[in-house]
Amino acid sequence: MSTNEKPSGLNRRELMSTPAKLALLAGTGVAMGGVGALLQPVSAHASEGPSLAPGELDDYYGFWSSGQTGELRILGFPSMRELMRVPVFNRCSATGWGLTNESLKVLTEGLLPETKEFLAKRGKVTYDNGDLHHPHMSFTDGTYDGRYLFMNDKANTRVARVRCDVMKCDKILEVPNAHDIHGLRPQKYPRTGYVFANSEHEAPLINDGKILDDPSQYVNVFTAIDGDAMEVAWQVLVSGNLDNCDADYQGKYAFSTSYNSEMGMNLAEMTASELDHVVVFNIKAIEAGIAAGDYQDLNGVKVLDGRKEAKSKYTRYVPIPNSPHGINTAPDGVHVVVAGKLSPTCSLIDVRKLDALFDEDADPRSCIVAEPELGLGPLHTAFDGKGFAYTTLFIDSQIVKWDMAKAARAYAGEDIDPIVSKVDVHYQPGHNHTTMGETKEADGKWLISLNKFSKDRFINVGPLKPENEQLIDISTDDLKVVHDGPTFAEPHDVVLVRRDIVNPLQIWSRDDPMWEDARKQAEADGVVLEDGAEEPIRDGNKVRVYMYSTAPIFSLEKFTVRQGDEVTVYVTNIDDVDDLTHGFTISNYGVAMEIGPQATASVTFVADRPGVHWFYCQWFCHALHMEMRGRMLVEPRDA
Ligand code: K7E
Ligand code: CUA
Repeated sequence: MSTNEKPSGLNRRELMSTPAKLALLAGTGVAMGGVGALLQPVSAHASEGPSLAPGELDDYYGFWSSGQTGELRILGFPSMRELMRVPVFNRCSATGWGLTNESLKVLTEGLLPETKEFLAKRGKVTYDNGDLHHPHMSFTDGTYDGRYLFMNDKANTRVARVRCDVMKCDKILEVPNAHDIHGLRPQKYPRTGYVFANSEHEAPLINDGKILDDPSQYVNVFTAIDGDAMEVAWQVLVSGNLDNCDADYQGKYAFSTSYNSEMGMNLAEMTASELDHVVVFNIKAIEAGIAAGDYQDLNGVKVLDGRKEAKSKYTRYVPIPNSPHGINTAPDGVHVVVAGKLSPTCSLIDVRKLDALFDEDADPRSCIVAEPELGLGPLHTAFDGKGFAYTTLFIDSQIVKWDMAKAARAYAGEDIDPIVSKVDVHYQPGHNHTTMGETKEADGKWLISLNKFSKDRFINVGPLKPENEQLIDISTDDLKVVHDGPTFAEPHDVVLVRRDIVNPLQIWSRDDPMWEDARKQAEADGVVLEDGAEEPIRDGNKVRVYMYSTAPIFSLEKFTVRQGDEVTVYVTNIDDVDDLTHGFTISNYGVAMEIGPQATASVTFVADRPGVHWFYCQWFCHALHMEMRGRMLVEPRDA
């Protein structure tokens, strides 16, 4: 989240209704660390860190988002060594993501027709940017199953899937009727199943440019995506905006925070109410509503009405103080923590009390079992599986460890303090995450705090600074920061997955669906991809060049095309050795791609520059890697 804007055009006095509001909205960015009396002293061992000797392996995979960079990152954890970057919504110079036909298919096939039209007028086939906030692994029976990672694009309203067997993105879906997908979580039980996705920004239902200043006509949608088919299953209209979401461990409910229940259009309006809400979605009732035909068809999607005024059986609105942000289900399968953001509180929901919410005259806050005051700017919560919650305090620049059971007892009237300890982080944390913490297998070993600011923490790299992600040992009661991990813009969220759950391939399978189109085209041309073709295959002004690579050669040392030809080059890497990736770059043609062991990749371009152009392997693969090159001759059109 971005909370560093100046509250322009706003009467400052209007912001002073709570200290948290003032600090959050008027703050200049970086707080000076925590001032709480509950600070734990820094451990004498804090400098030791989680050192791994060269060659030792990490216990966990960390799947990091990258915000506006648009990619997924894989880190070894707890060493926090960056292992891989997986391009998703961005472009990648190394792998050719956004240049190859295989990646362009993923990047274009899920776009809405009007988006394709809009982009075509700008000479583009897809968006160049994305804003990837929330990566989450697929679940089976309440824990990670190592099949897929799902992630959102807040910038261009998309949801992507990464295959965990090859760690490549295989599907991107643009969500109709929504405006900016933000919160995203997979269904935990019985399996994923649905991927729940929040549309962050409200807009007129028919958004044709005729309505601006009539908020009564603005709506928002909650989307359930079928994670297997990567298609929208259904949507629910809601009141207010939607921020983050999560699902229960019973397969009955999903829930989303809303910081703008007011449907305000500017900062003052959006923060006016002391109470906003969490929307609870009744999945079984929604499925029954779909089966009974209680929906409208909007751009090909079945959309149910779950707005507040509709008082439907699909949703309930639980009042929560104030502009709530994060929502996290605890591994106990019972509790859900909603972070207050502008309120210094977290609200604890007991999912066993959600059924009763759907009774006619239920008190909408009857599902709240605790509301501890934790500190300023609570944003996100992680769990250790032992009954403790760890909440980031953005304004205080701290993580607070608190006891959920004690918080419930305090709410019931007992004089008891649920706060166990606090630790300073540097600075201003957004998300945090624990090892296996969003599954029923939370193991309580490590916590990572994703801090939005790093000023003075590292040597200066100019006005643009890295984020700082801090590793915290939570195996004992006093929280110890044991490692600083600077990162480039801007990981919002991360999941930490036990290593035995993730089992990627070492080399591609030749049957992989990724190059299905190439395989079909080769068959039509009478070519076997692994053998290549000695001459380009001409089809009008379309020319197809098939070659294979095996270190340190391409099967073609030269090929000839004519100026103006639309050339497609297919390269199949027939090496079947671990870590023997080749590349294919044509100089001064803006062409580059990665070809992993046993993979095929292809790229299409117009050969409009005559002359000899070297192509070369850009992935260091052999002692004779520099010699792994060949020539493309482009004959001038009038020759
Ligand atoms: Cu930044 Cu999860 Cu998009 Cu909170 S969100 S920080
Ligand atoms: Cu192949 Cu370098």
